[in-house]
Amino acid sequence: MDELKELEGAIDLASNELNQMDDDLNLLQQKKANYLGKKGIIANVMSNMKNLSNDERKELGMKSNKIKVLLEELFEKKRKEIEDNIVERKLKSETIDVTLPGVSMPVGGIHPLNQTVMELEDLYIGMGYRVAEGPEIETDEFCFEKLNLPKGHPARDMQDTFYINPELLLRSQTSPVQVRTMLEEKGKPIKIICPGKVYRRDSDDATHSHQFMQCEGLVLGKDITLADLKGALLEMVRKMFDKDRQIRLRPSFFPFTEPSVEVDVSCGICGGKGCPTCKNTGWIEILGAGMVNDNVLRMSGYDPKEIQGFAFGIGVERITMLKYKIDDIRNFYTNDVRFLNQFKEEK
Ligand code: 2NM
Repeated sequence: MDELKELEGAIDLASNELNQMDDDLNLLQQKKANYLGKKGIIANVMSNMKNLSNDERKELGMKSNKIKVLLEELFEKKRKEIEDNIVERKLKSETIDVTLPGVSMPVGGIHPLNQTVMELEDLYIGMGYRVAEGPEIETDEFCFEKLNLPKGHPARDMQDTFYINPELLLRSQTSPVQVRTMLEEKGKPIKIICPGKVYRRDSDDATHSHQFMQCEGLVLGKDITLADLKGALLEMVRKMFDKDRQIRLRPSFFPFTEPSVEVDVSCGICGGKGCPTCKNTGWIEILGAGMVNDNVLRMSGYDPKEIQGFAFGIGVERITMLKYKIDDIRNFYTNDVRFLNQFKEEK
């Protein structure tokens, strides 16, 4: 019987073909059809069986069934092999070597003004202060009225403040945060600093900016005196600059404090002997301060006979410029990376 030979040969033929085949599932499907499909070898043998004797048909039937099963196993084995190969290749090609050095990205630093604010926060928190914050858009009432700056006072001139409308403005100092705190604390002791951005209608030049940063402070309690103020400021100066610095208080005027003082720090360049930086005085002005005015206390719910205290206002740009010998305030706001990179922790 030719058919028997053909069937027996089919296994070897298929094995050979599969051995030489690429990992191609479509091709495999086609090849499989050549053997096991409707027009394949097996089907062909089966369709010729009607011409055979009963015995021959029985033998051929059993044989072809066996061969069919073997072929199916053969193709199934190859299909698995191809799929495994494909997955393996994909895994290999997508493998990432996690030991390779990474691509380094440019990293920013903390802005020098924020570094100063953070230093101030750390040292005041170390002395028991809390950090208080408030909105940059303020009301006329909190920014002026309750700070003893009644309507018509020169310091609240439309020329000097960014007004949004007659009631709303960009805060010109962070003192409204202290007013808000006083109103919240309802007569209780307070020990806070209020760092933040403030705005004034100034023309920008080497020492003025229409937007700058302040760190104000407020301490209210029983029997707080000007000596406490001096001690707190001396401590700040020695921590921010160096431990040998001195301060001195000169009389001044602010509507929200009485008495008011201007505070100078001994010059760090000449050590107080006199040099161009301190204009031969040995002293450099760094901040304003004073004992909180009784009117301010009363307007925010405090009885000046029970509780009193001091307040101060530090210009963050001013002390940062002194600390790093920066001669133009505009450096802080033009964002030249050559300037900013000098203040990065690691380079
Ligand atoms: C300064 C100078 C002196 C000040 C006063 C107050 C408040 F709200 F307690 F009245 N806050 N800040 C103050 C006092 C600010 O800046 C140069």
